[in-house]
Amino acid sequence: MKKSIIAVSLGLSAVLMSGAYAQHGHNQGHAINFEVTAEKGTNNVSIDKCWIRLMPSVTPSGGFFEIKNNDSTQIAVIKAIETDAFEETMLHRSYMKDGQSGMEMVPEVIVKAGETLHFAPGGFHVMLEKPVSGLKAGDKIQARFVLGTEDKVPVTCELKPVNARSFDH
Ligand SMILES: [Cu+2]
Repeated sequence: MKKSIIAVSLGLSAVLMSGAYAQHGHNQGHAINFEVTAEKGTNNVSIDKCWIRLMPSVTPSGGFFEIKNNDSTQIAVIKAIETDAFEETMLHRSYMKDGQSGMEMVPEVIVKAGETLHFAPGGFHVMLEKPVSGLKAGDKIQARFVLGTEDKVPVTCELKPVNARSFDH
């Protein structure tokens, strides 16, 4: 999985990317039709309030944040998130289908020109697996958000306990 994330961040072909996420377990039986943009977008973004709901290491942890696209004319594209604190990271989206909730991997997330997108429980999130040992709630970790431009935006994310609902609560 790490390989496919690197492939995505290098902007390799959409064929590779769809292959990578077709193998992913969360979306079995759920048809995805996700167009990958050819645009690189802007690197003029601000990322705030990044937090991770730290789960026991056998369970994936969710990562959430707010991303503001400061460019009023171009989209911003998030391709991946990297951190040394977790071995695997994926962009995910929660959905409801036929009264059942599920989640699926997405190859990228687009922030419209001038808009702010909230990654939050129940919607877009980062799925983080295989934490390094010793992480605990209250710790801060460093992450890098990989954009369509291939720029990497460094962000500090706070680890929060399982019952956390948002950055502030
Ligand atoms: Cu997920």
